[in-house]
Amino acid sequence: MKEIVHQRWIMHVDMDAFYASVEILDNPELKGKPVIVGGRSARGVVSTCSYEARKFGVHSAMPLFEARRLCPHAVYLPVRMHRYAEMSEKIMTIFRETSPLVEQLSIDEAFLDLTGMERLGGAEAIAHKVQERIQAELNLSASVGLAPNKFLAKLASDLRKPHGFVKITPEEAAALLAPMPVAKIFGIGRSAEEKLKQFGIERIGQLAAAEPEILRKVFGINAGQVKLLAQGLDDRPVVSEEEAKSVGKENTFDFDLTDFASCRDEVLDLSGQVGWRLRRNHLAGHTVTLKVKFADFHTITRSTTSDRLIAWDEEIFALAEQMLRKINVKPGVRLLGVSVSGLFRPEDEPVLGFEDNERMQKRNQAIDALKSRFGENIIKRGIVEQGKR
Ligand code: TTP
Ligand code: MG
Repeated sequence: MKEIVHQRWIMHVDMDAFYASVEILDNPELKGKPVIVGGRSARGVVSTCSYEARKFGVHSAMPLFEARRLCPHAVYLPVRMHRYAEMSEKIMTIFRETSPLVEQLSIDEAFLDLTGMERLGGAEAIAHKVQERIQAELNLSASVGLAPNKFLAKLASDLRKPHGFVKITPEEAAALLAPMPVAKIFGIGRSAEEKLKQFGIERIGQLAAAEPEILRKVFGINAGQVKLLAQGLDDRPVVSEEEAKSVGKENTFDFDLTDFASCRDEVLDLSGQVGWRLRRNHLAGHTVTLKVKFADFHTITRSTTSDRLIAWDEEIFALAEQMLRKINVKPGVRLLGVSVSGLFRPEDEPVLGFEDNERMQKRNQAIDALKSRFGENIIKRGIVEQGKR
């Protein structure tokens, strides 16, 4: 798949002291006080605490008895999960209104792909707007990172908490990373950190310049990936989960459509919307489905599966139109929908000079990652379809 090359801009948003902030929202008298959320349901540990409580050394996962020792005068509250989930949903709605490409990572954080949104004011202005909307509409504080990729964006959002806004440009990345400890790179845990130390490598800058043999000894198959991250490079796409199982769009009309031509125009429009979402998600699919709901609410769906991976508007439309031709629209159509399923990620990423068996391993890792995201069946279907070729 060829795309116009834009500078990528990925935004990472992470809410500040999330559970505690929601408690303060619901009881404004707590504002400015040390608030510690945790309790029986969380097996006697701190879930999180307000920044006032953090000054006393209290932090997530700390046993509550220890928190009580460090900060006896704090307000202790039990976890009210349903309430946090409710606010989380409102936050995610703001994200989804901002970009078609939102990847939720946890209850209080997400990636948004803001690439190519110059006509909407540019990534930086949009990112500020998201932070402002969360504050103004929900009365909650978020920290924001804006960067050319996921790795840097997540790193950035954590640099000036709470209520931080940190932008990292491609030019700034290497110098910013260089003095940071290697553990800032996700996937570098205690043991890798120790091994690197034996080679005298403690900072990301040293890691970026390290001999390939050393990296191979410590990271094996992932050496290439780690080196790229150390250089501030990361091409993982933002993948929105709800759109990933099948990417679809539907439209309900104000007046029932009764002729082929107007249905066809509608299907053309829907095909374009679906194609765009597919490509933004770096996905392609084998099956195109057309959904038709008639004036009496009777609904039918028709599907066509192709050997080819489909992601272009024209291909989606061609199959959907074929199916539409066989349907009598005279009784009146109140809704049309087009979707693509049997999703697969085309191997269009540049190969980073790995040997053959390592490439195979990489590919399998990619498939596993896909499976964990989209469910096993989709991958099975993808592989079977490929085998047919
Ligand atoms: P975090 O984003 O890690 O923490 P936070 O939002 O409370 O604070 P920060 O400003 O540093 O981002 O986690 C989000 C929520 O997840 C947090 O509010 C409570 C919950 N949580 C736990 O229940 N247990 C834990 O160990 C952690 C880390 C988080
Ligand atoms: Mg948070």
